[in-house]
Amino acid sequence: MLRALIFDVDGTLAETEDLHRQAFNDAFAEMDLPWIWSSAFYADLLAVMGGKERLAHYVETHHAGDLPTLRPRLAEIHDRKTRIYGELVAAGRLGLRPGVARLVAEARAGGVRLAVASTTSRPNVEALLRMNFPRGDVPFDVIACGDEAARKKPAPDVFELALARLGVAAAEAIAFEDSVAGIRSALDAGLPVIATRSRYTETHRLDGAFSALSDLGEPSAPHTLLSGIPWPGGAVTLAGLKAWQTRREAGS
Ligand code: XBP
Ligand code: MG
Repeated sequence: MLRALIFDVDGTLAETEDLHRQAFNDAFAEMDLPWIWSSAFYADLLAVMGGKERLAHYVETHHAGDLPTLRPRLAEIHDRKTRIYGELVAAGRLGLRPGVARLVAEARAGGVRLAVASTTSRPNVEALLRMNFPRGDVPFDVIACGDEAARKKPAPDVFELALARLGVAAAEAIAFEDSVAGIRSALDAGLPVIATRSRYTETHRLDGAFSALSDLGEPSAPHTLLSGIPWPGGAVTLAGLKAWQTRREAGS
């Protein structure tokens, strides 16, 4: 029986990564650091999950000589970046990806629980949800994110944490992801995965997802099937997910 849907945030709920990149660049400027991450450069840096870890990796690989003076400043840089990211999201420049609001509403109406499992920091999740589910009507029963998980994706920790908080077995849930690391994390937590490629994961192989799509689709704007299971009308619906789960349980 399908009891929960678990969504990644960055790249899956919304195309957030370029705002993260802008927030990093603005934080560097605030702290008089002459660093500017281009989109292409940031796409490579995204191989390291977690903004703090990504920033440390950048300094270690590009400013190793200044490590002794820079390392004590990393936490402040990331804190400023998180503040700035929240301001950018609050400026209302970020909507949910196609099909997300519709599927979330269907799940809520259909008694299927909803969770978030993200590497990003909690303030970032809350800022995005506040903007897109106004009046405090946030439909997610569980939010597992950031440093709450012992290890960042691709480790399964954050999806395992979401399942534990939901009180749901992996076989009763479906995960939604956009990246190689995210798919790996969900699979290793025992979850079936639907992948929706995002702008910063254009080059990612979405292997392991039982269905890989351009997005979740809307009846008026069908998605493109990239690989795996197709969805009637080019939109992932709760009815379609339940039917897939029933077939899966029947072994067909
Ligand atoms: C994406 C990430 C995060 C964000 C930046 O997380 O790896 O690190 O890029 O956010 P997910 P922070 O795809 O799992 O949502 O700076 O707060 O880490
Ligand atoms: Mg992601």
